[in-house]
Amino acid sequence: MLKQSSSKIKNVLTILLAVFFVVFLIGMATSAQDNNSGKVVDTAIQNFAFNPDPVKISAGDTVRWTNMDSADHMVVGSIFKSGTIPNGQNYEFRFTEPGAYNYKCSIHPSMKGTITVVAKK
Ligand SMILES: [Cu+2]
Repeated sequence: MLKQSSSKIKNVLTILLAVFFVVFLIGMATSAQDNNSGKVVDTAIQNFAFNPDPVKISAGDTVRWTNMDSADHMVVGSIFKSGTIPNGQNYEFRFTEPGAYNYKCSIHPSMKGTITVVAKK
């Protein structure tokens, strides 16, 4: 009787240990992925303006600008340059260094925006 219940406890402990191990592995995989890619933050180019603006992201995140206007636009900052973005197309840039990045549309210089990159916690 005593022997039987102690082997039952052993089985339960083995299963618990296996479950913890799997959870641990999933956690490791997820955090490794975070470090590599970061998240993608959308910014619309709409009615000759950037929306939202300003945008605050963490280092390692990517900003994706999508042109909703029929006119072409082009986002240009100190460390990135999109080329022409036609209607419905997008441009992505991944920011790895903290700082404030001002940018504008080089076709319509009155269109201005700011991306603020903070250090990843
Ligand atoms: Cu423009």
